[in-house]
Amino acid sequence: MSKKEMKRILVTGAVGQIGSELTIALREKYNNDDVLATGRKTKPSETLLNSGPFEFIDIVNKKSIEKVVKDYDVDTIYNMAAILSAVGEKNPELCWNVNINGLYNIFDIALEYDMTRVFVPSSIAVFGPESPKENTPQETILKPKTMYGVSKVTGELLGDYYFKRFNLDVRGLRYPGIISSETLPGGGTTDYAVEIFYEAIKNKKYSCFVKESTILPMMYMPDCLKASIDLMNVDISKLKHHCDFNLTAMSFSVGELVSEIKKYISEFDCEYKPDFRQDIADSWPRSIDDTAARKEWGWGPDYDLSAVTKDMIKKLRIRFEEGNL
Ligand code: VAH
Repeated sequence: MSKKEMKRILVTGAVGQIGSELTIALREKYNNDDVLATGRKTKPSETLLNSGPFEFIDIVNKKSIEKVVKDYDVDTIYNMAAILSAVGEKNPELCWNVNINGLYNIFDIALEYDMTRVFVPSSIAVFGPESPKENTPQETILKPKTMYGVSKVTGELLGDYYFKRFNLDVRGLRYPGIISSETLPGGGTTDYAVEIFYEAIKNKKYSCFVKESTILPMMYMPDCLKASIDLMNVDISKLKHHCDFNLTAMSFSVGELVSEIKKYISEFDCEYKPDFRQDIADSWPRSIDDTAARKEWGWGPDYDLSAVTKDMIKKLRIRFEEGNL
């Protein structure tokens, strides 16, 4: 396995909800010019463009990855490009193509250019109705009922294969739903937990696409970024798991989230109109056991629901008053 340090980082999906903030966090930790942000077609923000290099690539097109890896002398890849659960159910072929064929290209390039490390996000979407719903264990049945979940299980298995067969240092986290204030998520089932804040501030009402009683594991973006960077900086000898760490910070129902928001916006009203995403949410765990991450690399969240709500309301109110929410 390559012993080089992580110096020149490529972030795919850098215009997305996590990728956009991960890129900024990596540029703060390393040098701006050592973190290359890439996207497929969405116009990047001024923040992303003004803080370091940006290129358009498509991970399904191996040559487009190879060009930037050579041009920027990349030694580490955060592969954040993905089709999420809701969009994936509307277009399963696209989901498989990006999440697996794209990932296969990333691993091939990583081998060919002797990458130091590759980060591949997984998700609690790897679990299905047959997995325990409460405190879902690190090792359990993985029979997801979405193409997104199937692609995430496959991604974990592929990452483990490349680790064991080719000594490629691949690491990954089973992200819960991620709440963030900077970039709206695109096409996930947990998007309600972000949209609700924007709508509460802008319109004081929200029509939620899952039931009030729906409970899912969640995490605030600062904790997501901390975990995504900490895992990649842990000595490999400490890790028993590699691509599939369970990870969570909290679990709450939509009703509990609404109650927290009403502490700041008392007139906020939420109605419930469940759609096809209710079945996806119902197939996922309500809470996660992330003991392995805590034991192997010292994981621990900083934000609970109350802290998330306070910070989200504060940040989105400022942007609303500036006219850019
Ligand atoms: C989704 N935000 O909703 C993603 C995530 C656990 C959910 O993987 O598809």
